[in-house]
Amino acid sequence: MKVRKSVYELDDDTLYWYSKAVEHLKARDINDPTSWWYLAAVHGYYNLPPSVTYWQEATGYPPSQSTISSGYWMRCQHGTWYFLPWHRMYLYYFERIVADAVLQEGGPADWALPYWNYCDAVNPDIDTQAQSKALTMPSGFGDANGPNSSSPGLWIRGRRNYVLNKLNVNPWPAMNELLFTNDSSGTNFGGGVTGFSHFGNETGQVESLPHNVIHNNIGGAMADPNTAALDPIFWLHHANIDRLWQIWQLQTGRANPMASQWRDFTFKFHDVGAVPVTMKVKEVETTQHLNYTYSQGYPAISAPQPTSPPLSHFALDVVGASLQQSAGDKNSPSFNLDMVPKSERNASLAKKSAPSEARKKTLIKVSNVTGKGDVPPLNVYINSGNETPEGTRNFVSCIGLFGLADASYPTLDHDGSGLSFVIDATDVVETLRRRDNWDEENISIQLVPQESLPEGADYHVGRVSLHSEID
Ligand SMILES: [Cu+2]
Repeated sequence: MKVRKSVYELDDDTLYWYSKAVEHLKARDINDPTSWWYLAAVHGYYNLPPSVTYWQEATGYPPSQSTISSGYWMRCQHGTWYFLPWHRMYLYYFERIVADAVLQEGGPADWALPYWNYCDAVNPDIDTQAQSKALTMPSGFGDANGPNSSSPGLWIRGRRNYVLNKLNVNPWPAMNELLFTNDSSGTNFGGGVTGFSHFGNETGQVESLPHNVIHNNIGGAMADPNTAALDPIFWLHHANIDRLWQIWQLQTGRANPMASQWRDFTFKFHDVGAVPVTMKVKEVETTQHLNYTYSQGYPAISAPQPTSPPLSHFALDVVGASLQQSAGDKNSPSFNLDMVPKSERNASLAKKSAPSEARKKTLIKVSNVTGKGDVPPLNVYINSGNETPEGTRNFVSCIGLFGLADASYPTLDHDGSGLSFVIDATDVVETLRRRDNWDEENISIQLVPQESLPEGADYHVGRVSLHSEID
């Protein structure tokens, strides 16, 4: 069985051969299904500024119209329960094509894709030096000054950060989800029920954090699904996401969907030699099905126990919402929620609701986010009672606007209504309640970019709302 290793445990030439293979695949024509360019376009492609400057570097650019409309390009599944299986298939064929190129370059026969375990930055079982190392992009990928001379193929211009923000690598909100999917308004691990979804709005927790946020933290090509897979680090990032799925599945009480709508769904790719292939989701339900595994299990061992019952059992009600920012500048908007009077909350939902304990699940929804450009991850804060935005800010989580431009204009796949996020705020709200600082008539939610917005980037939030189990 093939073992995908952590990039920080490699003691061999894996990255050197990866670099060789990238250069080998870059020399192939963009219309060749095994070229670096074509492989990246399977994820996304967009022939307009600013993405186009990355594509213009492609061998054989521009691609033929028949290649673009072949049905193999722009296939990545986001905001859907197909996010994890589609990307697992995508990595699988990518790894085979790279391994073949490594062989052709005279390298070893057993090349395996490494993963970047940035989650180690919050691993309590390792020392602080190893923790901070985990946040740093491996040196083989170069740095702000340019490529690493021993693996120049692994660098790409435009990355904003080579060291991640520790807030962005936290896997626990995702790993603590008990459900892979659900069809209600709650949160889940793997995404909500959809059909084929190039860009949907049923984003699972692992897709949201760490996946999306890391894309936007690195920035540059990685910040946009239409260029992301051109960055060689993309594949190590996704190997880590794929590993989190494997670990999640091994935790008690977790299971993949059983619905044939999920298991029998088919996607198409190309294998080594540009051979067209199809694969069903049920063929990738475990990594063993594809004869590979990951060298490290963390996080799994020290996982905090889930604190809330599965959400789908309970009805959620809108407690308050705001369509308009009330304070803060354009880039750090603050929303004071207009509360829905208790008497007007959805009575039909109340019947179904029976929380077994005092603790109430509380979600923040940030909806219809539109905009463009390389927007850094946004920190989400909630304040209530006498804890004003000027005083203590209570950090809830962060969101990454991955696919922002795509979601902001209408296409065949979506209506242009923007990105939406569901954030579990239960722990923070419970803390505020315990401090006697939870006042439902006085709640504000703030979004703050982790870095200042680069030239040409902007975003607008359509709606912020708070949802809670009914009492
Ligand atoms: Cu991704």
